[in-house]
Amino acid sequence: MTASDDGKPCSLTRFLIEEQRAGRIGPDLRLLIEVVARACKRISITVGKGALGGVLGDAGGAQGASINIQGEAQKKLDVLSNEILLEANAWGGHLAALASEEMDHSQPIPDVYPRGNYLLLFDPLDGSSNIDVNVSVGTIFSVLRSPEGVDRPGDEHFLQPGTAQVAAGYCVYGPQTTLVLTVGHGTHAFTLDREIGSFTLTTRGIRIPEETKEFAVNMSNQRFWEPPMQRYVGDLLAGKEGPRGKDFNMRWVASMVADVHRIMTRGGIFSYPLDSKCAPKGGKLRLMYEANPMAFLVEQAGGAASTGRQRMLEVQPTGLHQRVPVFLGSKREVEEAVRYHAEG
Ligand code: P6P
Repeated sequence: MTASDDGKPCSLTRFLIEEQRAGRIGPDLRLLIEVVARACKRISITVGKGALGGVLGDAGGAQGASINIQGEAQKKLDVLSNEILLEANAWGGHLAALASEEMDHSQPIPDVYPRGNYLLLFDPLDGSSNIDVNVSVGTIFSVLRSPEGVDRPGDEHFLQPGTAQVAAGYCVYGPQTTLVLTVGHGTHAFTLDREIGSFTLTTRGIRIPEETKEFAVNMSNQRFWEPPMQRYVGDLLAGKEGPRGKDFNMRWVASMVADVHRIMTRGGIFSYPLDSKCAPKGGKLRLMYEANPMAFLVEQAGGAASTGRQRMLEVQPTGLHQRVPVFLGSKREVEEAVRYHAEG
């Protein structure tokens, strides 16, 4: 655990007050992060009930599964988590509008409540296909400034590059519930102390090792990859006898939050590249509320994030649910993957 200057445990609240006192965040952003963290605690409890809470399985009813804009069957917990985040953020006056993986369009804060200066985007429960098999899942969020003079922001006002983010984070619901957060001054981890219901700072200033021997990719897509990706992974698999001169290990949880958290903890490279199946849609993972927040967190932790051909945070968005190819993690390894793509 990372204590405060007085040697006492540092709660998320205390951390945010100290960030505000240092002039790195304002009171509304502090409130926003506290509200999202509280919503994540509720999601953690709901997810943790599993079958006992009647929350497993697909959403929808007699009329069949409900399908979101992604064309994916929604899980009950996708819908519940989305509702928890919407309800928590409606009345505080810190947000102008919010957008979710589970909603076709963004939503301005209702007229009955005051509106603030921030836009919040989130994937309320990423990796939800893993819920029914009790594998770690998580919430991912990204915070942008609402454009000056816009009273009721619409989808177009969210289309800002990742460099415009003022905060980003994820909460992984695994053996521990851990919130990983950046406000642009490093990436920090807070573990939920369930006995007192408080997130406590456990790692201040995460540093991702620049080199790695571990890669994360869904190998079942190998035959659909572009040539540079075929060559890149082929050389990883060739190990010591191959051009990389070292053996690599592979992990794939199929829950981005869990895979990224492993990389935050011990390094590695995560990739969901273009393949001939997802290329028509631009990729598999979503830019605005998956790739960009993770890229901000990873870069702030000394790592790198790319589409394979461009720094992730510099992609100019063209749609709220836009998809992109993703390479992120240990800086040197991401640079290596980008080099293979540059060679064509
Ligand atoms: P695949 C989960 O559905 C997700 O969006 C990410 O969390 C995860 O990395 C990826 O999709 C898994 O995709 O094709 O391996 O099931």
